[in-house]
Amino acid sequence: MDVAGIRMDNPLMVCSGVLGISAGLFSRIEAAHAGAVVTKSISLVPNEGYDNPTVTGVASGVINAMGLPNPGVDAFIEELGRSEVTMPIVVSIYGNDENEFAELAQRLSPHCSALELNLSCPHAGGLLAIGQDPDLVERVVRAAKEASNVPVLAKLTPNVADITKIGLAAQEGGADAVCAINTVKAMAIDIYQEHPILSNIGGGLSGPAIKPIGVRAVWDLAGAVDIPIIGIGGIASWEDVVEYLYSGASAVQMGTALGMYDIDHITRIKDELDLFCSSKELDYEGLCGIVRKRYP
Ligand code: RRO
Repeated sequence: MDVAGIRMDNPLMVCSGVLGISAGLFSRIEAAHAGAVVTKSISLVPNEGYDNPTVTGVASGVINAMGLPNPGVDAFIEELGRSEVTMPIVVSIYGNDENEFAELAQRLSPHCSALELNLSCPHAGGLLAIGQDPDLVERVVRAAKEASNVPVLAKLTPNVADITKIGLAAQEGGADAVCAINTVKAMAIDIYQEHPILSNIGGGLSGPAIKPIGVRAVWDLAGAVDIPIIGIGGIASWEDVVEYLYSGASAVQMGTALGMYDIDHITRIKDELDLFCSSKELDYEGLCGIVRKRYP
């Protein structure tokens, strides 16, 4: 199948931030039959991230504030050179402004199948400020698009009043697809120690708790944009995948569930999705928007 110019065997992608950081893990993800992998978000210079604790479990989910840790673009290009996979690698990038996004796009596009612009980290003030402002989103997307020769995906935040305004701005800037959603702003307090659990205080909620928020975002975007939508948020089963596809997504990304189960959970979901497609006599594309189209 082809989603926004990315050729994938199936619509199950591994989302940014969970596993896509080394050539060895890319091979492991490919062996688990993922359609594509999105890497950890990469910046121009290496970033250590926040102090621990950076992750905590909550009811039906996980709150993280990793702080965008990554080895920086030079080291990551070397790592990409060690990759042996044929599965598409989508490199997630983040910068402080459109010039940094453009430089990253220009340097990384020769080494990947597509770029995903992280416009949505819930606790990186500058990034969230870009991702919540339609004008800035349009500018950043346009700059990255002009600097690269691979498809450019824009990853949107749910932490806005109307995600369709941001999606339309990304489309206007030339995005080949939008990805929704990144994590939802959240925090947790240790009532015995009487302080916030995460070192950064605030973080982003992922996991089954946010699936309905993601489905709603995809549904709303499907009524607004003309480019493909990649659904993200709380996917842990083949039924969750079908729900996202029915609401208008062309593909999906999984993250937290791979930590809750294991990488081979992708294979199980793919096998079950294939059985479902056979029972409906439809291919993956045939599932896209089935319910959404009934509600124009
Ligand atoms: O690294 C992080 O803390 C992080 C990122 Br870049 C992101 O986009 N979303 C998230 O929940 N955490």
